[in-house]
Amino acid sequence: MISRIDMRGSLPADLRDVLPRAELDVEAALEKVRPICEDVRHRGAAAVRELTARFDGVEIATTRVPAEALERALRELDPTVRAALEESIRRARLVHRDQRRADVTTQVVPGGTVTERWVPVERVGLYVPGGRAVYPSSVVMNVVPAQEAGVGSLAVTSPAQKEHGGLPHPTILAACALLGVGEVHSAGGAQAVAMFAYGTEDCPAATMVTGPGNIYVAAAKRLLKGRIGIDSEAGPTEIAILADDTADPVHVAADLISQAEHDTIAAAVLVTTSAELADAVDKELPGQVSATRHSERITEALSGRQSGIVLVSSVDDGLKVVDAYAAEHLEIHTADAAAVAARVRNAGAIFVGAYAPVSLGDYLAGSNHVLPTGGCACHSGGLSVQSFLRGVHVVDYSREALAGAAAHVSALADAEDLPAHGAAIRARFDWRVPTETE
Ligand code: HSO
Ligand code: ZN
Repeated sequence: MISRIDMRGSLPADLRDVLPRAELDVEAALEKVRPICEDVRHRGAAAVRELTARFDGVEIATTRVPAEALERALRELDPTVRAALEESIRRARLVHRDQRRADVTTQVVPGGTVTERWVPVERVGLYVPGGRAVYPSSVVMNVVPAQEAGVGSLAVTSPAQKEHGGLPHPTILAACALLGVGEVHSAGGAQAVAMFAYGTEDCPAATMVTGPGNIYVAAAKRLLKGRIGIDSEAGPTEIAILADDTADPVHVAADLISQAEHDTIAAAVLVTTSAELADAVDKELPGQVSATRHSERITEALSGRQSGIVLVSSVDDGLKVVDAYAAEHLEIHTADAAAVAARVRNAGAIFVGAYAPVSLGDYLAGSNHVLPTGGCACHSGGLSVQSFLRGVHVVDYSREALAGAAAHVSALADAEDLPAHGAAIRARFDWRVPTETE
């Protein structure tokens, strides 16, 4: 069901190229989404409504979801789901609240300070997928950090559902209501991203758009980036597990399957020092897969070229492999798992030991589940309060402090052949380069 790569001899030099990985061709979708974005730019709400009729098969009068619909969805939400969402929100708030950073003022010289001030972005548009993937948990993971960052205006959009009278899925609406998000739109696909980027009669423009979506949503985010800020582009989900012979094959198999459940192109990779564990996981997979509801999708994901078992000769080599892979989620099932986890450099999130499976992180650990995919974990982190803040430097120098810098500024400006830069300083001191004591 799952392929095997043996790296016990020596590790290949081009590890990144050899490792299994899902590919998503966002570039190819760019040409399709360009006219859609242009249409929304020029015709606003009318274009969004027409595109909704075309792609979602439902006529809507406005994208704006009425307050009564949000209240109704919350009233009708299954109480068990409500309790779980409330606990998920509570834990996520605890973690994200602690991520807030204080402004930092550095005295560079007497009378000269630089303050790094953290300022939240003004308005965030959050995309929540509809269709097969209805993830109220993703509403929590996007809204909580934005709220804890102090973002003043927050709007959610999710595709209009024909079977729900043109409104987004009721669980999404209920999650918004629980989180105190009052502005929700029924719009999906590239047109929803364009709606936030350009603004329409129904929806003011946003400064930043976050949230996962299909390839058209990713393409629209890439196209409109710059006009709007975006989070990382969400690719197919990935789990990597680093395990030795202390790992339980039942847990390992269950966790590989849990993320393969997302998508036929989801990736599940086991990196292990133990051929016995690899065999045991191989044996365990078919039974667990056939016993679960989405076995077809899971089988396709596990047998795809993006998934596999990698055999290595030591935990040290295993660490090199998982660092090269830079997984969205990395579980460590080895002896002294915490010490091994501490040596990992590249991963979106690290799950330590037998009792911290990715599913816990997906819903209830308090950590964020919007994480870098496709190897981006080697340069980016997951969604956090920081994602919604900008560090603004505030420079405050007295006359004396500027005098102390003047000669150096002039020297550097002259070296760059930008004499007016130096002149701007000298203009404050009768056009002379002042001495340090002035
Ligand atoms: N594992 C997904 C998030 C998710 N799982 C949502 C269940 N619901 C990407 O991190
Ligand atoms: Zn998941």
